Amino acid sequence: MATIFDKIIAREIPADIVFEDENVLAFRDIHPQAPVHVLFIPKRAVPTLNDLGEGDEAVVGRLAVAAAAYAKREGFADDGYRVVMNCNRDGGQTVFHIHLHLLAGRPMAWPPG
Ligand code: DGP
Repeated sequence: MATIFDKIIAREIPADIVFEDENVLAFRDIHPQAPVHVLFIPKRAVPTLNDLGEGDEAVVGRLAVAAAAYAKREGFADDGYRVVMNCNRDGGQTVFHIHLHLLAGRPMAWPPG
């Protein structure tokens, strides 16, 4: 089922896009939870982490590699950052197209809420 993120990929709705390559799109979260809050999504729609299987390792791997490259490029990699992927109800997932949250620009608390 198509989600709002498919519409962002197709440029049917606007987003503040900060990175794009053949497989990955990254854009600023509409409800930022930190001074830096960017979502890294695969262009291939996968609803949840539960829908990944053998052979899909690169789908998530590319998101992590793109997020780390972005952190280095933007100069906060050494200070640090957090990446989060929410899955289903208890994980707090609201958009069913897998995405990696990159949060930075302030110290993060642990445990998360
Ligand atoms: P999650 O709860 O992990 O499914 O996170 C979904 C995130 O997506 C949430 O932090 C808000 C963000 N979001 C939802 N709709 C839009 C949108 O239309 N544009 C942008 N930029 N972000 C969105």
